[in-house]
Formats: sequence, structure tokens, C-alpha cells
Amino acid sequence: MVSSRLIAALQIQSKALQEIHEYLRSRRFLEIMPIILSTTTDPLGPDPGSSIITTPHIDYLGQSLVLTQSMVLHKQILVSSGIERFYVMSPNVRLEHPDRNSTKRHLFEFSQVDFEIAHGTMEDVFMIVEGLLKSVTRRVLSDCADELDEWSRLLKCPARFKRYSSVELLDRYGEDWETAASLDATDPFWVIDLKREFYDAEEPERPGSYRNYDLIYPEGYGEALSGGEREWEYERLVKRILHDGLPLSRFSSYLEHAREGFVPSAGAGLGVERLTRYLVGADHVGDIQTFRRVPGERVVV
Ligand code: ASN
Repeated sequence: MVSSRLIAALQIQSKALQEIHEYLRSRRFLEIMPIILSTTTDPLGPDPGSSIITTPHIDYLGQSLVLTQSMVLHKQILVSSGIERFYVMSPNVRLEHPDRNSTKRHLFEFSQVDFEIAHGTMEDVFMIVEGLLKSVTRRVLSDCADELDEWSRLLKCPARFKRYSSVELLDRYGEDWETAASLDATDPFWVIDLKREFYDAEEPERPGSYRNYDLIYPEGYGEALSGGEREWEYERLVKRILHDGLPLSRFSSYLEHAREGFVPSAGAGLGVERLTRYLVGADHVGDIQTFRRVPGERVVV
């Protein structure tokens, strides 16, 4: 039997998703369908936050296809092909190391609300995400009081979104700044400039600094979203991929599109299960999944 708490969490999640759809559609975002098998996917590295054991391949009719780790590469192709503002409820498979169980926020299968804006900037993304999180919280507070009671959750609407650089947080909290800074915070906050994948734009004037960001929930819930302005020029992408020690051949179909011409863009992905965990105040993100997909735990069904 599914517990009444889980049902309450799913009701809150459903309400949050309704608000996300309405919010994005009313701001002219087109919803597209996800893909889960491709010739290439987000490498998720080199990123200190990632601990992927392997990227699963499926052989189909003589082609080796990968499962989606994120749709970011496809987002860049689409945003450059005339779909200038879109979002996708995107299932991702990330075969994380079992030690990720202890973070309480990692799943090896989850969904993210992934969006991209042609010619967008960090500021555009900040404005959309801050408004989105406020609307979702307000909606849940007004429509799901009984469900929040079921979790004894005192949820509050975000008041402000401070901004920090990753270096600042590293200095103040050390390597595990994400959890420590999150525990210290009472409102969600932005972390800017993280050394991450090749597709996040490097500051043109300051190599080694990046125009990317994470949004971190307060109260110890940690990362909610990650995104960035993108590298979009073919030569820059080739340089960044090589700098990361990745084989160009892995990204050949993507690079062909880049050579034809990408446009600058910015976007982000908001984890759906992490949002639900935060809204209800669940201990572990797996606690709000219908079918748990927690690194290190055996899959039951
Ligand atoms: N969705 C993220 C982005 O837009 C990428 C990711 O999930 N790794 O940057």
C-alpha cells in the first residue's frame, strides 16, 4: 500500500507541476517531448558534483545509443533551429556511485524541468526561476494545506535570492559548501561561476570563470537547479571538449549542428523530485518517489 504521506507528496508534486506548466506557457515557452535514446548525451563531467559510474548504451539495429543524462546538447540544437523558447519534462538516467545515497538528494533516475532561451542571459534565467519558485510555493501553500500538514511542513514563500560565487562559498564552508551553506540559509540562493561541462560559457575576459549557476534550497536540501549561458561557437566548443579530455568523436553529431551555426542561449534544469522533497520537507528524495531509484539500493520493481 502506498502511504498517505506519499499520496500527499504526490498531490503536492502534481500541483507544483500544474503551476510550472501554467507559468512557463504563459511566458511563451513551448512544451516539447523528451527523448531518452540518442547518439550522444551530456557527459556530466568533469564536474566535482557528478559521480557517474558509466553511461549506459543500448544497441539498436546496429547503432549504439546512449540513455539521456540530460538533454542539454539537444536543447542547444533545438534553440538554434527556430524553437527559441521551450521546456521539456525530461527523464534522466544517471548511474551514480552508491555513496551518493548519503547526500539524500541523488537518484539514478529522475526528471527535470529543462528549459532554454535563445539569446537568453543569466539574468533572464534568474528572473524566470525566482518567479517560478515563488509561484509554485504560493500555489502549494494555498491549495495543499492538508497535504503539507500530513508532512508537518512549515513551508515559507522565498523572500529573496542572494547570489554568491562558488569561490566565496568554498572559502567560507570548505569542499562540502553545498550542504553547509544550504543548512545556514533560510531562503534559496544562487551560486555563480562553477567549473563544469564544456557547454557552459566561459567568461570571455576572465578564462577560468564561468557564466553558469546553481540554485540551492535552504534548510539543508541542497541543489535545486543547474544551468548556464552556453558556449555556442563551433571552435570554442571544440576547444572546450578537448580541454576536458573528451573525444570529439563522442559529440560528432552535435558538433555538426554547431558547425552549421548555434545561437547564444541560456537555460537550466530544475529537478522535479528534489522540488517535491523540498516542498514537503522529506528526509530523502527517494521517500517521495513512487518507485525508489536511489543509488546503492536494489530496484524492487
Ligand atoms: N539541465 C542542465 C542545464 O540546462 C544540465 C544538466 O542537467 N546537467 O544546464
